[in-house]
Amino acid sequence: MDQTVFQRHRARLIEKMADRSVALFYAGEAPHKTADQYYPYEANRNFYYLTGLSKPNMNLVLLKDQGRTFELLFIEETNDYINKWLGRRMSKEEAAAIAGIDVKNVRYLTEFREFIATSLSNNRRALVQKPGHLYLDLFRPKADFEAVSLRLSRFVVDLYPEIVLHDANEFLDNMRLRKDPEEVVEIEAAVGHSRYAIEAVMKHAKPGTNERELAGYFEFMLRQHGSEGNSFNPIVAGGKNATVLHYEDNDKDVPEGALVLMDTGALAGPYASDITRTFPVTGRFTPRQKQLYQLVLDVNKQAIEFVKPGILMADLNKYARDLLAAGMLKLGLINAVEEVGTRYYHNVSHFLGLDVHDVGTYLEPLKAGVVLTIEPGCYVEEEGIGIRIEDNVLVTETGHRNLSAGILKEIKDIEAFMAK
Ligand SMILES: [Mn+2]
Repeated sequence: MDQTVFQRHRARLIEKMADRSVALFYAGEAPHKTADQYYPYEANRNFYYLTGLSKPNMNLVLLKDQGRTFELLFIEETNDYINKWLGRRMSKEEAAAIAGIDVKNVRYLTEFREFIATSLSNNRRALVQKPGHLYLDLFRPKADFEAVSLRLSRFVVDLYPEIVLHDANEFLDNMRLRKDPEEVVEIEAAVGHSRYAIEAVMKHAKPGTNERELAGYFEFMLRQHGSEGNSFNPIVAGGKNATVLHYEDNDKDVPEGALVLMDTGALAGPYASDITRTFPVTGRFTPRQKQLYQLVLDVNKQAIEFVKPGILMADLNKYARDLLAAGMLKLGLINAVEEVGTRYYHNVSHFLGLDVHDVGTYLEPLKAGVVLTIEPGCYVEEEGIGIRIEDNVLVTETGHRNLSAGILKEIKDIEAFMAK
């Protein structure tokens, strides 16, 4: 994406920050795995959102003081050892060009500690005089998670008790929820990778194929198409395994006559797609599979039609759930609509973007620019059938646009495609 996108994101955040404030963001680094091995680095999504940079060991500082604002980036200084053993690091000029930050304001990490100490103190050389507020990325998925921002926050509370600490996600969640047109283009690219790989797997699958082969083939095809890879651990489930919502074993042979449920996503840069398709491993649905599949497909399409600005996620959930309940009752899968939870046990939607389960409040009416999933399902364990059909939908000013409309989901289209 163009540097103006990231400049715009920083400007929006700075506008919301209190006067006399400092905001700090870390690119982070790859977590330790074992011995001298590390897990692959994942860009910190807030850091990426504000800079366009997806390399580890960089820090961003935003400062605001009586109408004056400053943006500084701290990066690793490269040396001969790093260049020869690990590969060349980004230069100041390269980082400045991607983020759209003046190269004069790109510094080396060795200067970072002193810069922060000066910035938070009542120092005449500080860019912000007597700072009153510090914004950090204090997101944590669980209480015992040790993010670098949390460590810093304790240090700040200790040394600078006069400074008020804030979680920058208070602003960033809502900003990230409504996508810029440039971001939608990225998500569409991720959806395009998904389409290519899902269709390739449909062609490749045969009875007896192991789920892990299909998962591996999917990832291979994603990468062949230019994607960085999976946007989350894929769920590739044959037959009754598909009734386990977050099945990740992906290690059983798919029996003859079974449906394969693939809940998978692709990356385009750090942006994610999240698509589920369910198809018969033989290429032909049985009459019973058709019946259940058509029910889920009808609800998938009706729920997509329901999406427009102003509706609540709760309304969308209820709408899809009621439709599924009515359909299941008609098919004799349940005896009363209240029993729908025995055949469908998740919500129909979540936000999508830089994260697969993206940030943002689920309590406010939907606005244009939000991207969400629509994913009704029907799970009948005793028949060995699990079906989910998931699309990625953009809320527009007038309604919605299905970003994954091009990915096969009609029964006749899937059968014709797999027969070719
Ligand atoms: Mn999903």
